[in-house]
Amino acid sequence: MGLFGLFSKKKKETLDEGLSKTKENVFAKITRAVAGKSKVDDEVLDELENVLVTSDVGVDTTLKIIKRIEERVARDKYVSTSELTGILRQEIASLLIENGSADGESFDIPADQKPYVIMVVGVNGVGKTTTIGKLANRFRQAGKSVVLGAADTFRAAAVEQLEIWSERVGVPIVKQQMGSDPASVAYDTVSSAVANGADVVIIDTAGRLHNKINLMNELTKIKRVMQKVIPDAPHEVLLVLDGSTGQNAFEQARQFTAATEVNALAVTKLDGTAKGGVVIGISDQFKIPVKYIGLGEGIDDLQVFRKKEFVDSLFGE
Ligand SMILES: Nc1nc2c(ncn2[C@@H]2O[C@H](COP(=O)(O)OP(=O)(O)OP(=O)(O)O)[C@@H](O)[C@H]2O)c(=O)[nH]1
Ligand SMILES: [Mg+2]
Repeated sequence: MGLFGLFSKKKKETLDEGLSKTKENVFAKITRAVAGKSKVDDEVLDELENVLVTSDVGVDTTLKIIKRIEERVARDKYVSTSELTGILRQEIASLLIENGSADGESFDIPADQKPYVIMVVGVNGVGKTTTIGKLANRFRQAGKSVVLGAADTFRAAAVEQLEIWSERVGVPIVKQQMGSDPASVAYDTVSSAVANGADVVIIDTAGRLHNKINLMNELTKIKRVMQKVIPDAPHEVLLVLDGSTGQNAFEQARQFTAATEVNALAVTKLDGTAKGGVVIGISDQFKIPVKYIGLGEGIDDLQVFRKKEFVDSLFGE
């Protein structure tokens, strides 16, 4: 096996491992749903609907999937229950691929936007700062120069936490003291990146403010101030969602995308939860692409979201 095969094998295992709780949960439920049945009939489809809804895929997406499987069963006349997971895998993958944007191919950034500015948003505790650390590491590994901006000035520990990541990854950080104006930190960060010819800027933001209106106003202000340096910044507004909260992650995606211009999603904490099905629903329901998935607390536990690979892993043997 060549080097490439070795790497892709390792990555695949990690995805399987990361999703193991969800996999076990989905399989146990499907096994129960088809117990004592040899063919896929209305009763099995009803059970399957239940399995998907209770696996956090979400009602709308579940109905689409069931409809596709119904059509398939009607077309093929006899579908045995042993074929069910294979069919699920195919139908879910094609639903996501037809409905949404293309997969992110790698941890790459457009060459014509330099520095490429990523602003990371999301409610508190979802994994923003951790995702920034992991992302910075990936970009660095890809040979890019990265600058982090500690624009979560709401609590002292937030700046320290980003600083630890900047040391771990070996990238510079721009910060001010706690309580300072986040927009001013973002301005300094972008200015420093331009002055130093950096490739990527990643701005951390607070998830918790006195209220939601304050938070949204602050994000708007951070954007506006960065635009004084780079008119089309931020190029990416990455909304981080905690996958382990299931339907709550959906709700946050709905609220944030309505209030601010998000153009990429990251779903974290898929390890250690049985609610990984939520990524399928989010990927189907939001026109905004799921770009990254978080599979652990470690520096390497971030992957580019690839639909087919994800569905194969979730419903694979
Ligand atoms: N298991 C697991 N834990 C994660 C993942 N991503 C983040 N975490 C953990 O979740 C906790 C919160 O992560 P943070 O990165 O601090 O979240 P945040 O959104 O920056 O939080 P605030 O700054 O409070 O808004 C930390 O303990 C992280 O280690 C993940 O993919 N898997
Ligand atoms: Mg944070």
